[in-house]
Amino acid sequence: MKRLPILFIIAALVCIEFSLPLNAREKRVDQLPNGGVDRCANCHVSAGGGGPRNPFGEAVLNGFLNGGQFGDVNWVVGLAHLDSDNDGFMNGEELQDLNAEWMMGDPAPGNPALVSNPGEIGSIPNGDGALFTLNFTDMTPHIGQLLELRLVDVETGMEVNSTFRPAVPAATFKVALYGLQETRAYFADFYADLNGNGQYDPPPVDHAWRIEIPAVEGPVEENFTHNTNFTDIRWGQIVGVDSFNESEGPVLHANYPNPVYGATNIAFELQSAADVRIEIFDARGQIVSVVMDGYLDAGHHSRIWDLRAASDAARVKPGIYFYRLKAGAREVVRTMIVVE
Ligand SMILES: [Ca+2]
Ligand SMILES: [Ca+2]
Ligand SMILES: [Ca+2]
Repeated sequence: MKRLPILFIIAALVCIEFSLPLNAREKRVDQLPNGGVDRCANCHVSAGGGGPRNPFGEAVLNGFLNGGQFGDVNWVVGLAHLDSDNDGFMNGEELQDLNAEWMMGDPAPGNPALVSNPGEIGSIPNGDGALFTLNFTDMTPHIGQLLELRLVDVETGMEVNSTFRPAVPAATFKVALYGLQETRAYFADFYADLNGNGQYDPPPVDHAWRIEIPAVEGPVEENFTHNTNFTDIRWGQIVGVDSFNESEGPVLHANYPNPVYGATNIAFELQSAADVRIEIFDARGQIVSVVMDGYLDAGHHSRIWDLRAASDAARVKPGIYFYRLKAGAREVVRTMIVVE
């Protein structure tokens, strides 16, 4: 037998679980992005591994193993976008790989120092600014629907952070994100995609709400019970930058089709001739494609984003994406969903 490094043997020994061979247990640590940070504790209540599974371990066991209970972990976007321990952060956020872009054998993604345990509610990621937590209740009418939430600085109109759930998981759940600065006031804007077209439509087509957060003194936790006091939060229109004005700026239409299977059409109107750039970026803000970049006359235009184009296909996984139209000094952003 090939000699194993002593550290590997020690690591394997602390992962003992009698229902599974040692080498199978240990290999699972390498099947998660940054799996080496919390090792067996990612999936087990006991930090040493073995025994009862924590909520993340249960989720893996019940839907994300290839080949039965002794199989390999299937690290996919569906698992990354669950918040298994309901601490307000999705599994992918906790493991520094929001959209499950990491593949086994790749270097550890993101910043391992920011990793938290996706199976332990007391372990959450670090972030910049103060934490905002929103506890949802009575959300039964929206279970399974896309939910997006953002924090907007009231004075500047700038969005400081945003997050989403591709599917509201239950009547009661929690969403958390960082970005609050002391003494500033914010809007927490959020909506549930009631009509299921993958993007914001003003109420009552979608259900949207706004919570006002007064001058921040530290972490903020709010409770929200489903109600019909809707607010048009104008999601998708750029917030801040240069206080976008519809009458002067470009108009960006909803892409069609959406959700996107292989290609989608992006149409827009220019009030005046301008240098135009259309970019697609993912939920982490990484640009995945530039659909066009050039000078256009005023009027109606459209461009196709073809995900099957070789340069894009390799990087585009199912999930939420944003498309941004820049025309001169103005820009507009909207949301789309890419599905397999
Ligand atoms: Ca979590
Ligand atoms: Ca956690
Ligand atoms: Ca909608």
